[in-house]
Amino acid sequence: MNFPTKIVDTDILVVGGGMAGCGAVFEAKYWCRNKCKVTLVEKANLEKSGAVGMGLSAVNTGTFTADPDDPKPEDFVEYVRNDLLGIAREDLVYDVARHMTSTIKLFDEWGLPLWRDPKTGKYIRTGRWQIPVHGESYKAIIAEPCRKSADEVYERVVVTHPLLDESRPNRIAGVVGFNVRDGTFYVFKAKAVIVAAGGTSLLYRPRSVGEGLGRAWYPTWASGSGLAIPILAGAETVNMEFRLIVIRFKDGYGPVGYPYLLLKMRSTDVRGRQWEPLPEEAKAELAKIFYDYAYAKPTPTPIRTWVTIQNLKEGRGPDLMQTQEKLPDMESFRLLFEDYLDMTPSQALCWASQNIHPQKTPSELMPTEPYVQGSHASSSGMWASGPPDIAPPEYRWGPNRMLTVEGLFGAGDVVGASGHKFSSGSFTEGRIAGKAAARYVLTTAKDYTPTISNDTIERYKEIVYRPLEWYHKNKPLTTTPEMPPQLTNWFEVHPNYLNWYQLLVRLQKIMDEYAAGWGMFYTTNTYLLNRGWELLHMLEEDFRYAAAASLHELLRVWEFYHRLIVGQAVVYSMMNRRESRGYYLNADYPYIDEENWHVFTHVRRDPRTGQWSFRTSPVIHIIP
Ligand code: SFD
Ligand code: AMP
Repeated sequence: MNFPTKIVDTDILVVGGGMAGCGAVFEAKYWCRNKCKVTLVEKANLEKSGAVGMGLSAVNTGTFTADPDDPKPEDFVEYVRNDLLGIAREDLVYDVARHMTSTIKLFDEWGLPLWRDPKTGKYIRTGRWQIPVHGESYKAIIAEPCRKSADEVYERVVVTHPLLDESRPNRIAGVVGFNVRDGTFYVFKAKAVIVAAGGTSLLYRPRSVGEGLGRAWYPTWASGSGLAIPILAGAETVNMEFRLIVIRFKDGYGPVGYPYLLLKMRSTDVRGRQWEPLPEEAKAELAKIFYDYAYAKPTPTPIRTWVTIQNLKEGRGPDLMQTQEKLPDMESFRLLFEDYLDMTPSQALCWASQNIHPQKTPSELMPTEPYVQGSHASSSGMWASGPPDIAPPEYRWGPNRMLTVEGLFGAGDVVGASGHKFSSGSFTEGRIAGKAAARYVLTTAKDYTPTISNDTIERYKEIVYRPLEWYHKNKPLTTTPEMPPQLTNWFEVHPNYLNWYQLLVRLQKIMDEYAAGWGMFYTTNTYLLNRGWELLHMLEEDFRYAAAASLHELLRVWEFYHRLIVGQAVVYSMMNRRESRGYYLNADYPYIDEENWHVFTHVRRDPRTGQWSFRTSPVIHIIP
């Protein structure tokens, strides 16, 4: 395999051009002006990449102004803290909220069709925090100013590994990756790297198999790179066990916030008992697991999700969204369909193809497989330094949003313990990280030059393309060397190699059965976690047999590897948190233990030895 090598020198490298990445490029370039170079590397195409690629129907974190109708940043912190069952980095949440209004102003100027009340001119709200949008082209609208700001944009280049500095410990020096179209090997050297490569789907076995293979709520291209790249660099995670499970319309995965909050729908079990809004009398029972958070208003998302899971488990499910009660006219019906055509087209198609008429019949709800990401109603992600003016010293070791590796920053899904950023908050956090990185490269890191030897570059080049070499070397030993595009021969035996799909389904089975996936009703225990941990290590050993028949399969192999690293961090975190806080039950510790476990959990993988370690840190409340 003789692919050329291209070396790119830059000051700030942004990895991933999704919502956070676009915010980071835009703001970093503003503060750099002509004094530093900002480069973006994206594995897909900027206009349609990331979780917003299909469009969205609301910016879920809106404005916080002096207007008495608007909530205050403090209100938002209180909401997020409750929703994440008491444990959140309040400094990070507050920091996003206080910068939200300027982000929404930018979106408005750039042409995002935010909904306004024609009488008052004010933004309409779906709930307390959300502003609905006609959002089919949301990502394209955000990508334009980002593309115009960046000094250089590399698309179709997937980042596979971080590069650490060879003369300074725990210092990022750049990343490597390859172009998925022409195979060029890329080495990016930078003074600061902002990882904004999003969250993780398809780590757990998805509910959709066969015909709907891989259909998920979070996009299939969310490969966990945003977490795996910092973890491989030795950065600490936070609350990786607090993965996300959301309630969605069955099979189409259409979100429920809009029907609940804008159209005021309710849901019941199959016997007609209402569960959402949650009746007061159900709360005492839930408090046995979820402590006083069961009484929080609104009911925290993990608890609302748990109710649907219990209904399924005890035979009262599935819960049914009573859509027909709230669609009296064509206008509200059109609103609901627009919501999905804007954001999750599969939902509208699913209703049409299954003869479900939301104006006449209720629709089944289903909890999803778990996703690992930090921007929705979940907590998993990387541990980041906080804003200098409000973060307590325990949460401040470097510039804002720098991770625990010098020069390495994060934003959006990548940063944990600060959920409910969603699309607009992720963009805002990208801006925050971009500004901090610009200041860092113009001051502290002004004279820094990355030290990366040619030997290291050659070694990584060999590692990255090995699955291609391995495939070509070993394909004569099988009768069906390639994985057919229609996936009919999944079970084909290749004596000497595993293709990306075989690796992925093995990972998904382990995660589902040992680490509280849907197949186990989101329940696990110490035995299962310990065994799952061993099986993940065996899978990592077998990664040496990974084979790729094409550059596209090579992309899939490395996406698998990133998911594997994320899976290890999740399981190690779950093994160590000896209580059940989040979207799962550890049957050996089946409730929230406020006295002993009101703490953040952190895991770290030593980049030299591959050994994992665990610690906890205190939760410091800064907003009363
Ligand atoms: O209804 C590499 N989200 C919602 N947010 C809202 O504000 N409103 C909603 O209505 C939301 N809903 C929703 C949402 C998502 C989805 C899929 C649906 C519905 C169906 C959540 C937001 O989308 C989410 O919070 C943000 O997008 C997170 O932003 P960010 O930047 O952290 O992630 P990204 O946008 O996915 O971008 C990641 C980028 O990285 C690239 N990438 N590039 C190079 N090398 C690698 N190895 C890479 N790996 C990844 C990606 O291509 C991408 O561009 S609702 O459900 O609540
Ligand atoms: P979703 O559309 O399900 O992704 O929800 C978007 C946001 O609205 C998330 O913050 C949810 O937690 C919140 N949300 C959804 N449904 C409800 C509900 N019934 N009550 C309160 N908040 C909700």
